[in-house]
Amino acid sequence: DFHRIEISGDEIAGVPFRDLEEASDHLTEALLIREKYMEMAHHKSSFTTEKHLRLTPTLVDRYYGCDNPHPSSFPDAPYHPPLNTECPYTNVDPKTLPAKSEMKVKIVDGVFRVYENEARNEPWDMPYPDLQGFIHDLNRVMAMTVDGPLKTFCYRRLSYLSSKFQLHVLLNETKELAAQKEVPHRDFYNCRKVDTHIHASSCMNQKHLLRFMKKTMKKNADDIAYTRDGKDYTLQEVFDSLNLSAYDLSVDSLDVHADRNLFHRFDKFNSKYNPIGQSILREIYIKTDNRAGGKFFAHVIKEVMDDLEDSKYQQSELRLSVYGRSKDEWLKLAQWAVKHRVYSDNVRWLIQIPRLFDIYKAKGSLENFTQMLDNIFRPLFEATLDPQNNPEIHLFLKHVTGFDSVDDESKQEHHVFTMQSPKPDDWTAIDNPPYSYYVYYMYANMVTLNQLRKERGMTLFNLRPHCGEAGPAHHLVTGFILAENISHGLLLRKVPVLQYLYYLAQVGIAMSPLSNNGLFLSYHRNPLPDYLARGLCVSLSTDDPLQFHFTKEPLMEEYSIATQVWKLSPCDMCELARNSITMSAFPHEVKQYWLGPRYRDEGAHGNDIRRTNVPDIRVSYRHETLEAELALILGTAHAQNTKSSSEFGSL
Ligand SMILES: *[C@@H]1O[C@H](CO)[C@@H](O)[C@H](O)[C@H]1NC(C)=O
Ligand SMILES: *[C@@H]1O[C@H](CO)[C@@H](O)[C@H](O)[C@H]1NC(C)=O
Ligand SMILES: *[C@@H]1O[C@H](CO)[C@@H](O)[C@H](O)[C@H]1NC(C)=O
Ligand SMILES: CC(=O)N[C@H]1CO[C@H](CO)[C@@H](O)[C@@H]1O
Ligand SMILES: [Zn+2]
Repeated sequence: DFHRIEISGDEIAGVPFRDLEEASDHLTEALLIREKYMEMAHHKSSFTTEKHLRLTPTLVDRYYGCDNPHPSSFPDAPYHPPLNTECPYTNVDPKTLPAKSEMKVKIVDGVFRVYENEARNEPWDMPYPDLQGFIHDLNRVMAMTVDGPLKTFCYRRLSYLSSKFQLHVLLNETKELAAQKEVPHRDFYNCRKVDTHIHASSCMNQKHLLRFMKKTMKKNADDIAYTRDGKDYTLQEVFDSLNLSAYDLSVDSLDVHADRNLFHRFDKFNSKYNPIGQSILREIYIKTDNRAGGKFFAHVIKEVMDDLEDSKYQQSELRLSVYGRSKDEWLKLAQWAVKHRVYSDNVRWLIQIPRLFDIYKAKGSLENFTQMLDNIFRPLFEATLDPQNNPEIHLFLKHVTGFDSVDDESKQEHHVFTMQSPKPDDWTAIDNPPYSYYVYYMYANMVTLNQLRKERGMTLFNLRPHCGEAGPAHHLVTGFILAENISHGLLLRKVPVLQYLYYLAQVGIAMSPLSNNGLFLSYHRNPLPDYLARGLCVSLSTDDPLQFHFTKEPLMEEYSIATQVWKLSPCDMCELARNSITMSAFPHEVKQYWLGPRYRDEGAHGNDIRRTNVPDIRVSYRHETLEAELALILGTAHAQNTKSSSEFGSL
C-alpha cells in the first residue's frame, strides 16, 4: 500500500487521439517483431504482447507468465545454493556423454541447416529467420525511428515517465527506506550482483596484473613462454630482451590504464591491452593460445575467480574471444579451459566475436565471409551432434551462455545491409560487412544451433552484443530486433522511439559509465540515471577493470561512484543489482535462490525483499507503470484491430 499517482481524463497521452492511434500501431508492430525473433531463438515467449492484445483494453489482471500458477507448490525458499563446488571438468568419462546423432549439418547461404536425412536433402523443419523478412523488419523499425509524430509521442512518454518517478520518490522515499531497514540481515553488500559485461582479457586490475607478472618472474623464470622462428624462449629471456627486471616494473611502466588521450580514440584503446606497450607480454599473459598453452592467463583468471568467490555476492559474465580465423579455435579454447580447470560457480562465459573480417581477409587468412561463419559455428554443431568425439568443447559449452559481438562501433561503415548485399559466399571484398550483417548471421546460426541443442536436451545460447556504444542508430534497431540483452545502449539517449521501445520490451542494458567516461561520453552526461528513473532494465557493469578501475572490487567501485555522483538511494542500488541478476544468464535455480522462488512473476508478488533488498513498493511502482504504459499502447492498437481484422494475426 503506497501513494499512487493517477492520471485521469480523456486525452491521457497528452496528444490528440489520432496521433495516439498511429503511434500505438507502430509501437505494437515493433514489439511484435521483436517477439517473433525472441521466440524463434528460444522456443519461448519472453514477452506478452499477444496476451495483452487479446486481453486489453481492460488492464490485465496479474496475468503474467509464471510457469506454475500455484504458489503453494513452491518450496518457500531453497536455503542452499544449488551449485556444485567441484570443478565439472574433472574425471569426466567421455563414454557417459550423449551419444552421436545421425543428423547432418550443411552451411547454406551462410547459415547452418540441419538435415535429418542427408540423402533427401530436406532441411529439418524448424522456424527459420529468413533474410528477406529480416531486412523488411529492419527497415520497418528503422523508418519508425525517424517518424516525426512518433518521435514526439515517445519523447513525451519518456518525459512523463521521468516526472512520474520523481513524484513517486518524493512521496514514498521514506517508506522505501523503512521497508529496507525492516529486513533482517540483508543490505546492499550482501545482495547478489552480477557483472553483466566484462572482458576476460581485462578482468584483473592493473595492480593485480603487475603483482602477477612479478610473481611469475620469480617463480616461473625458466618456463618456456614464447617461441619465434622455431626457437623457444624462457620467461627470463623474454624479460631480458626487453631489458626489464621485476624491480623496475611499476603500474606506471605497465601503462595499461586508460588516460585522457583515449577519449574518442578506440583505435588507441586496443593498444592499451599491451603491458609496457609490448604485444609479446600481451601474448604471454592475456592470451589463451600461446607457447605456454595459456597457462599464465588461466592462473590470473583463477585468481580473479578466487576473489569473486571470497566476496561471495559478486558474479561475472566474462567474455572470451573466438575470432573465426581458423577452424581449431574452439578446440584450443575448450582445451585451455578444461586443462587448467578454469571454472567457478561465480562465473559464466560469453563468447565475443570481434568484427574483424576485413583484417583477416587482407592478411589472406580468410577467403569469404562464409568461411568465417563456418569456423565459428561448425565446431559447435559438431560438438552438439557428437559430444563423445568432442568432449572438451561439449563440457566447455555447458558454461557458455551466449555470444557477444565486439569492435569499434564508431568505425565508418561502407555498406548498408539490403537484399542486394552480397551473400556470405560472395562476400570476398576486403571491406568489412556492416554491423547488422554480422549480427544477423550470428543470430541466424544461433537459432538453428539452439533448436538442435534443445532437441538434444542441451543448454541454449543467447545473443548479447555490444550495441549503441557509438556509431549510427541502426545498430540499436538491430539489437532491438535480434538481441536478448545489449551492452552500453548509450545512443538510445538520442533516439526516443527506440528508447521507449527498449523500455516497453524491457530489453536488458548492461551499462558501464566509467568505461564510457574513458572512451565515449563523460560521466556527468551518461544517461544511466535517466534510464533508471524511466524504468528501463539497466544494470551496472565494469567492461574493462584493467583499463578503468583501481580497486580489488571493480564492480563495487562502479556502484560506489554511480551512487555518489548521481545520489542514488539504497533502493536504487539494490534495484540495479536485482536487474543485473534477471539480465544475467545464470541458471533458473540459481536465480531463484538469489531473488526468490517466484522471481519470474511480475510485480511485488515475484519479489522477495529478504533476498533482493528491493522494497515491494518499488517493484509495484515499476510493474504498475509498465502495465499502464502497455495498456495505453496495446489497448489503443487493440481497439483498432478489432475493427479491421487483425493485421498481426499471421504471427
Ligand atoms: C507513496 O507515498 C504516498 C504519500 O505518502 C502514499 O499515499 C502512498 O501510499 C505511497 N506509496 C507506497 C507504495 O507506499
Ligand atoms: C638495456 O640496458 C642497458 C643498461 O642500462 C643499456 O646499455 C642497453 O642499451 C639497454 N638495451 C635496450 C635494448 O634497451
Ligand atoms: C569460401 O571459402 C572457402 C575456403 O577457402 C572455400 O572452400 C569456399 O568454396 C568458398 N566459397 C565460395 C562460394 O567461393
Ligand atoms: C531483460 C532481459 O531481456 N533479460 C534477458 C537477458 O538475457 C538473459 C539470458 O542471457 C535472459 O534470461 C534475460 O531474460
Ligand atoms: Zn565491452
